[in-house]
Amino acid sequence: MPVVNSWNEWDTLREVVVGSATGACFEPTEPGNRPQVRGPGDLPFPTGPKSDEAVHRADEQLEGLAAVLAGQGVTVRRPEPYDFSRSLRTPGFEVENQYCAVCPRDVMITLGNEILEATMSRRARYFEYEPYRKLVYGYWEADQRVGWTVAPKPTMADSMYRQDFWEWPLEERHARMHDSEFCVTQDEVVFDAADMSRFGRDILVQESMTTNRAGIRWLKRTLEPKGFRVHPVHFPLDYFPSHIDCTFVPLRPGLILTNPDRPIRDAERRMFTENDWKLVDAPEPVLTNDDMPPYCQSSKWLSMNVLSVSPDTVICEEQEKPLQDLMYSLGFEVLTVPFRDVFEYGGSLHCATWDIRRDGTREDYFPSLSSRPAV
Ligand code: ABU
Repeated sequence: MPVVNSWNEWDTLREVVVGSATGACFEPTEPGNRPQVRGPGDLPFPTGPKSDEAVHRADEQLEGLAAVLAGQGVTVRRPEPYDFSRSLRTPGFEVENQYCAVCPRDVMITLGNEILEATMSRRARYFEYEPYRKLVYGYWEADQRVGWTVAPKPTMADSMYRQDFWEWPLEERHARMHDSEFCVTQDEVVFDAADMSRFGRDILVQESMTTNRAGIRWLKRTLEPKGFRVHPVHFPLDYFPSHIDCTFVPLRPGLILTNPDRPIRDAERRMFTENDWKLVDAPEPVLTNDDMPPYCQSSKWLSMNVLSVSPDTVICEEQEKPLQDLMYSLGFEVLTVPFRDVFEYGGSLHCATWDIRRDGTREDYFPSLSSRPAV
């Protein structure tokens, strides 16, 4: 098997990268992001490095995840240290500090035997591929079957963003949501890797605040000649969509964990129902949106951001008992780790990992689409 080989989200995991909070900073306010402190009052969002204590707590939980994976026989790699406190100045923008290497899934994706680096959508994440470059070179040098594609970097200049997006009143947001218009315009190719979900030959891409239609067109033109089929997907009740892995989470062939607050567009559901996939709603998370950590910008649905170790074993957050019960009832073996101290870095177990190698090959899980031409 090539050293890089992963075609879907569930086959048996052999090698994975687990993120690191070391050097992490608060995400800065910028045209593509308006972080807010949760809770009462209107406190300014902090800037600069996270506290040593917050980093230590998150790193302990990330190391706990790495240990559980190693216990399952998975080879675990970690990002290189990187100084995120450095400001950036490019021809298109300036930003006071960068973010973190907690969520490799947002930046990097393995598509079969190829590694793809996303464009990213936010300034503070422009260079977020760097902590993974040494690993990428290692895989690329080790095996000539390994492909490596870097998506075009957008300018991230003011013109790339709709600055008024954040002030749209709810009615306008509702109307524009159905047109899939968000804070990023359609003028440049923009996508985060975490808006993609892999089903063998078929790749879903969520149109979102972090992935635009130009990004999806670029993915189609790049991947479809290689034999993939790329499907844009939409979840019109999610007013601030960003990353698909708290919304639509495949667990094994024929089974998807879905978010009851964010149903998929009717026309897009058909591809699954016509091919005998079962969509099962996640239970209400234990943490409400109000209970999420004050600096966390993600939703309570981090509960469903699970990591599959194999088609019958899944890792869940330790306190999410209702979700664990659902997994048991669906026939999974459930491993648990504490992970809430990682939430303020934008993700849970799926976000904080990037799979390099899983068993299996490219399969067609949607035979009813096979009559369609691939390009
Ligand atoms: N980075 C994943 C966050 C998605 C969500 O808040 O639902």
